[in-house]
Amino acid sequence: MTQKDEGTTIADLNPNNKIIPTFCHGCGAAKPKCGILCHVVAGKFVRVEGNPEAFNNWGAGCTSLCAKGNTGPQFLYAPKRLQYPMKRAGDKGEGRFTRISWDEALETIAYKLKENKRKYGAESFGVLSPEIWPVLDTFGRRFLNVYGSPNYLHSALCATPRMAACKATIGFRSIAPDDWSKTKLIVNWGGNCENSGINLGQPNDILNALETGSKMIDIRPMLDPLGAKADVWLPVRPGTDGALALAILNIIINENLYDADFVEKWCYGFDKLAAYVQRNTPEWAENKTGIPADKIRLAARMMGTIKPSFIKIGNGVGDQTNDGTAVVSAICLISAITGNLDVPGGLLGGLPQVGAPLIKTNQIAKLNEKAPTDLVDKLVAPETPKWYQKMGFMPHGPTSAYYKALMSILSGKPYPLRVLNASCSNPLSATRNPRRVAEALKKLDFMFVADIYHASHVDYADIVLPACTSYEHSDQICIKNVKEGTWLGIYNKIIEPLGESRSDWQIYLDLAVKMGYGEDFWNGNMDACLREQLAPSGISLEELRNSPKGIFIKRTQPAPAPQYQRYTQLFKDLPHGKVQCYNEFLGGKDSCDGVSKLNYLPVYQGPPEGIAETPELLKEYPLVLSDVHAHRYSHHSFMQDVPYLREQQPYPWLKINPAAAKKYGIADGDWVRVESPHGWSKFKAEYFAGISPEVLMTKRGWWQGCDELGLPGYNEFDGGSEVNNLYNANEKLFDKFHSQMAKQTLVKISKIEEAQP
Ligand SMILES: Nc1nc2c(c(=O)[nH]1)N[C@H]1C(S)=C(S)[C@@H](COP(=O)(O)OP(=O)(O)OC[C@H]3O[C@@H](n4cnc5c(=O)[nH]c(N)nc54)[C@H](O)[C@@H]3O)O[C@H]1N2
Ligand SMILES: Nc1nc2c(c(=O)[nH]1)N[C@H]1C(S)=C(S)[C@@H](COP(=O)(O)OP(=O)(O)OC[C@H]3O[C@@H](n4cnc5c(=O)[nH]c(N)nc54)[C@H](O)[C@@H]3O)O[C@H]1N2
Ligand SMILES: [Mo]
Repeated sequence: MTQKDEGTTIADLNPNNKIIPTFCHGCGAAKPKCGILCHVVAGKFVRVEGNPEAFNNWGAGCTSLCAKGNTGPQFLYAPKRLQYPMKRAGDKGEGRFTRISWDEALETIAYKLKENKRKYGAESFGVLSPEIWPVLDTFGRRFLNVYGSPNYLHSALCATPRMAACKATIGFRSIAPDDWSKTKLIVNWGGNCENSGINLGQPNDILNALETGSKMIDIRPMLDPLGAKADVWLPVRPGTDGALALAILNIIINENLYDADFVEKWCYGFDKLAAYVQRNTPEWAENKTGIPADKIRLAARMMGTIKPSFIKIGNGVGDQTNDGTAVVSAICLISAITGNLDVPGGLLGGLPQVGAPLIKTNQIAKLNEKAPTDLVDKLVAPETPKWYQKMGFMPHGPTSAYYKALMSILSGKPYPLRVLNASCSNPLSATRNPRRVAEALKKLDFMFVADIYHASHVDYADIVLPACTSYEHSDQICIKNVKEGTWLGIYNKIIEPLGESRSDWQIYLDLAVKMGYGEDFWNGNMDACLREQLAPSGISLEELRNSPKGIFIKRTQPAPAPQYQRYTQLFKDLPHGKVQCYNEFLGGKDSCDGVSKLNYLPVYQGPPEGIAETPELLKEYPLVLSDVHAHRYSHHSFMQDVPYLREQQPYPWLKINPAAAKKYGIADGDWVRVESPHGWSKFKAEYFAGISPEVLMTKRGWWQGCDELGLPGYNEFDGGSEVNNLYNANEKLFDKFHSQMAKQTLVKISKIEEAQP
């Protein structure tokens, strides 16, 4: 459908061939997807390229895609795709199923849901959604609301903990600078855009800024590509960023490098913060972080003197430490007291709104008006304190914490979840302590799953539904505000769904109709729902689907000039209308467990097991272990069956400094047993000089095999290759504000002599 100026396209060769615009399946909901053009020859998806019209890619005009994007056809036609509904035939976890019809599958689920509500109350049903997956955040939430349960189970590990800590400290979660060329210092603190959004433009924006004279500090345990370009790399010990941030505050305050005017006018409790951080000297932080005190001073002086600066806070800090809220608060305070909030090139408080919203996506979630009051009280395991949820500050409505909610099944406290929708998420790999999670899944009354694969958790389901990929439906609208205006796009169907698979959207509609909720769910008609969403835009569904370029740019009015220093508005929800150096927004209020109280100051806690935190463990467990989330050759724990991708990372890898490896008699490529106080898993050692000799890093999620390459999947329990099997999952240690769980521990390693598959 798309005509190119130069050369002959496949569509010119044969009128039956097509080039169809749509969006990529990779990189998850946490990042806007890349616009793509799919080449279809004789009804088969054969090739893919970036859509040069799409503003979410690298930039208009770009046709490149990342490795995952390029393997779209292999991903879509994966031999292990689920294609038919099934019911369990063996014991839970055994993996024996028989094929059934869609009617039987949906009727069984509807019957169980109704029975459950009648016997135990609606709140005993929960929906897993570790990240904000579009169908779950909308239809998943709507279904819960209509059913009457508040239990939307969010991971406490993905994005919202960082957002909430920013909100509680500086009143807003910043967006990237509107003009990177104005930024004079970029601090990448635990972000990984080289992997998590390699095609989305940020790596290029950063490289361009460096070329035009910006300085850069990279704070990550491994030397990644952007770290190699940075002026200063701080290889922080995983989970100790809080100590680093406090020491930086100490130097900026003691050396008078802060913006006295801004502090005077817009910061509350600065003197208390200044007094508190006296204990957090660079030498104190060196002991915790492993970074020499002089290097901490150097970085602090850069942050105190080079303006404007932008600190990017990634998923590596704040989301997955037990003291995540304090860490993010301390980092926000660095930006605040140096006068870098809402200034050109600094932490921007948002783009000005251009006209009214174009589509009604929020309405499809049908967020219950009453949610902040009565539903919050029924949450099985509030992810954040109830008072915070009742204020309506959760961006996606009330949530329970994923892991704690699963544990209610075993403890019965405050009541057990009994029915679970475990779609679009693998609880054996997404959260901690897979052994306990498996016990919980076994104890459920009923679990249903819609997945594109027979993932490892599917073995515990009573009913399994085959979901199709995003290349096989046209049920989702994409929208994004960019400087040029607002663009609107829709997923297009590249081929008909494989086997009997259906889109996640349609699955929800079909189930809703079986439940008797047709009126609330467009009577099962997805197009009707899409039309309702599109109504304010004035663009019809047909126009959008048939748009030759797949993208509409809608300019409601010329983009207004950026606005800055909107402090009265940005700090409006904070006590005294000011940045919380001494945090009265949180301090003294109930924590999420309802037992303890929250702190006023960003207190350092550190990892549950660490070199400085638990020295008594070092004799037995001398090394620090953590992991990286986004990887360019996989998406979370899946896409590892895709041959082109698996070739690039065939085995569960463990990055180890060669000096450390040699000390323990481990050669490059050896299988190693990695044992923490909580369990053991096996990985293949990969020598990597860009990591401290005391730290090991891996990636979670290896259940998926790749038959074409003869490579197996590995289980999540002792002896398998799941890193989440090794971490401390003591709920009492989780972050008291947002339930974050640590992904750091201490381990010992030894070579495995026997050959491994
Ligand atoms: N290719 C790909 N892209 C993805 C995803 C994917 O699975 N694959 N997932 C999507 C999702 S759900 C998310 S949440 C985003 C995440 O997007 P990002 O936040 O950009 O990605 P992460 O890999 O989580 O980044 C964490 C970085 O912090 C480092 N790190 C780990 N521990 C620590 C620590 O203790 N301190 C510090 N300072 N750094 C640490 C890691 O080495 C890594 O480089 O990516 C999204 N995009
Ligand atoms: N140790 C450790 N744990 C982590 C993280 C970490 O960095 N370290 N990161 C955390 C973060 S940020 C996140 S977001 C979570 C992610 O956690 P999850 O989202 O649960 O990730 P997966 O385990 O990959 O599970 C995704 C499931 O969805 C299925 N799937 C893929 N596409 C579709 C689709 O279109 N429809 C349906 N129905 N199913 C589909 C896949 O086959 C797979 O079974 O993990 C968290 N857990
Ligand atoms: Mo995530």
